Amino acid sequence: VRNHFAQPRLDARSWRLHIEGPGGQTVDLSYDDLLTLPAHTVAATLECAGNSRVFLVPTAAGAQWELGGVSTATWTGVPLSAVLEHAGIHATTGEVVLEGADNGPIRAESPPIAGSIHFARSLPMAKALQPEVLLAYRMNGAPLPAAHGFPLRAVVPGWYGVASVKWLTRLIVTDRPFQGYFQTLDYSYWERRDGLPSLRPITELQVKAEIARPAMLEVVPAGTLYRVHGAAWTGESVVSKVEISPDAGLSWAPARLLGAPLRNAWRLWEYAWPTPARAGRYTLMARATDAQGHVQPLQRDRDRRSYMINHVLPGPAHMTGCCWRNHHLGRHC
Ligand SMILES: Nc1nc2c(c(=O)[nH]1)N[C@H]1C(S)=C(S)[C@@H](COP(=O)(O)O)O[C@H]1N2
Ligand SMILES: [Mo]
Repeated sequence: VRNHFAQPRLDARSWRLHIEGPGGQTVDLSYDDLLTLPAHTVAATLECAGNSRVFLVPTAAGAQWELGGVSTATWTGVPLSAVLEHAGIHATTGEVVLEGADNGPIRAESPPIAGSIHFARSLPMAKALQPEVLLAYRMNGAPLPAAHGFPLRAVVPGWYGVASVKWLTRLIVTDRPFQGYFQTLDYSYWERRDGLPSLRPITELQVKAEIARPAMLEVVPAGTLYRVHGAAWTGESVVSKVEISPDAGLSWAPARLLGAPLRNAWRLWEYAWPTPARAGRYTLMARATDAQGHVQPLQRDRDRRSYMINHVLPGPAHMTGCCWRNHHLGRHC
């Protein structure tokens, strides 16, 4: 769960989704209205753009995620395109702003933004109209839990979690680019064009593998066959390869991909590791590649600020073999 404000309490009976069209027309939909529209189910991995932030060197402000800022669920709801269609909106250009009921002050900015603001994000129409982009009211076959956006949330497969606005109360279709807080000052990165850095909202997930077992700093027996396993995901493609290095990046061997590839959902993998005969400290690394040829980088790109953290961990060479977790906690090894 990743929330920026206190979790709002919404009652499905009084709740409405307020839709504002480009010509100023408005439509209000109730929870029951949404249930009458044809339902779709998609499996999607949501990763917070700040996942793995604790491993950044130098340390960066923000939620200090280790590896847990990512999850996969099945989501059931109505495609956003069908909801817009139902509201009589046929725009194919411009964007749609998604606003949540949650709101509060922003203290991080100096000078601060006056008063309270709502969590809001926009999607360009080209993404908004993709059939897998849902307004979801069920998660894993049960009603959407309050913490995950009850009664209605967006699910934007292939994009970082920030796009999947929870506790939706308003959609605004507009031809003016939305410049809200959560896609300009926050959740944005530097893109260099013609040598000029400019801030762009974070969108597509970057290819990434995570090791689930062994856990960080886990002690494993020497001279045995250990089952290393984890998950790998990417943006608008599928994972095609995961490689493991048992020696801090000197050599790489393929992991076995499990199950069938599923667009927008992570792929589990495993690797049988013959652990070294001699006890000691060893560094295991995982690296994923997707079907479009994107490979996890070995180096961190500072233009990404503190988001889109998909370089191969444990990261900078000087940290390799050191107990970097303690390092981040300000302790010595
Ligand atoms: N309304 C609202 N939607 C939101 C957020 C929020 O704070 N408020 N956080 C976003 C972020 S940054 C992420 S990573 C995902 C997390 O989704 P989850 O809590 O269901 O895992 O929700 C997104 N949607
Ligand atoms: Mo996030």
